[in-house]
Amino acid sequence: MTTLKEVLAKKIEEHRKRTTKLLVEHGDVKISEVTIAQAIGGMRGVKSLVTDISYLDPYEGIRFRGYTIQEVMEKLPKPEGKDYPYVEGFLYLLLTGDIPTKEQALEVVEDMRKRSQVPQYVFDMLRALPRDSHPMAMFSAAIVSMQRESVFAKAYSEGKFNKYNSWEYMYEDVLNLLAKLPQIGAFIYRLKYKGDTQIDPDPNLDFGGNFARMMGIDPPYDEVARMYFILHSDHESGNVSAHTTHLVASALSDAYYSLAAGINGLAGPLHGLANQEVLAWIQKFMEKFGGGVPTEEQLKQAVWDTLNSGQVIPGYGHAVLRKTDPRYTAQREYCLKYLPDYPLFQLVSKLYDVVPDILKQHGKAKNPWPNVDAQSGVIQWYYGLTEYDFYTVLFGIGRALGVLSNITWDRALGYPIERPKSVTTDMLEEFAKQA
Ligand code: CMX
Repeated sequence: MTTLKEVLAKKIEEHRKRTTKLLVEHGDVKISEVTIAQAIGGMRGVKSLVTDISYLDPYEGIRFRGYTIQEVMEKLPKPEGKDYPYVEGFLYLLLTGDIPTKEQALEVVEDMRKRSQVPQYVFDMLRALPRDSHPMAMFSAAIVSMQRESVFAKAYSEGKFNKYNSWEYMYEDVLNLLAKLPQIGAFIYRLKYKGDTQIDPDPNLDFGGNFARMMGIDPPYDEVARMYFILHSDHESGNVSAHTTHLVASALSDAYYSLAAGINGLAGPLHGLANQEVLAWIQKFMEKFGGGVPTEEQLKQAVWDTLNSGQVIPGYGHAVLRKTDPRYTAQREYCLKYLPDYPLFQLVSKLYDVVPDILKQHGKAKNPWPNVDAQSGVIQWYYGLTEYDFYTVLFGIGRALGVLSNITWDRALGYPIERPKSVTTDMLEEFAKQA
């Protein structure tokens, strides 16, 4: 057994007692109430999910297992001579809550390398799809096509499965699936945009390094990959991709079904697809202004034009956050270090100067500040990844780390099938009369 699995098993054993005690001794304690506005309005702010993988404070932003983004980047072990940590070490943190040593992180690197071979039928299936399929549709199809590999589904059908050991089958699926995602992502990219010229993985490279290699993009793009996957991994449990993955897994669907469902949710323009929307929107400006950086007045006008035509400003606003997203800030710091003079970066910075005030005047968005998507496309564009349809696949590879850690714990703690109660509009009107 690897150190990761051993440590995880111990943590699960300890944690089960906490969950049982809460249920048995304090099950009736109220943590939230639901108003009519919340029932109609997407359950915003209703506390009804539990996860320890990450927590999103509206004013501070995300913490992974209690650590801020800066702490994660500082404390986790890194490949020799690199600034950003091993994604595999980060996975160790998400699953166990512990910062691994370099040896422990390298053990996960090696374990995932052994699990990384993508079945040939996945490539055949992707090649058979129409070439103009959206990369997210391809990514989701690739994931669900591997469902036949599920050891969880097999154990279930063979009757080996019980509520104490089910997490172990989930864990095996999770690691098997995660290990294959970099190659699947890179394969889709090179199939769609590079004439199906594929680059083999290098067994000596880590998750981020190998992804950069298979994409065919030189260093420091490996650093971008590590940073990007870590930043996009998790945003607590209520966002569409995390919640969908959890919901589907609650029916005892395996990791393949569950992640594919979450990825489908990530493909929506109000969620993960916003990073592609940001680039499309910015490119339109650049074209309109002859390729140069527009003046502040021109920018303000363009932002108002977007709002007046009834569209949202992509990359701004958030359902929970009420300040600038620290994931935006982390990417901005990367840009300031590696590409400070890049015109697209300067334009994104200028937008940061004008959009929040305009959104405040506009008076609708509860959060006028930028989110993760406002900045990420710029970095990709700088390294030659201009096919912005592909950006959400990058988000999806990262997001898989968080949501798959989460469903491993769902099984470990025996969370039941999710089934909230719905009411009718008549009933809401009756509640309103009685209030
Ligand atoms: N531009 C214009 N209007 C906006 C806005 C924006 N960026 N963000 C919110 N609003 C509007 C909403 O459309 C809503 O209008 P209506 O009342 O007419 O329906 C109103 O402000 C209130 O919305 P909210 O409570 O502030 O935001 P929600 O929780 O409903 O939605 C989000 C959150 C992210 C979908 C929304 O801010 C948005 O559409 N942003 C642009 C898309 C984007 O960047 N998405 C990426 C999110 C990041 C992630 O996936 O993690």
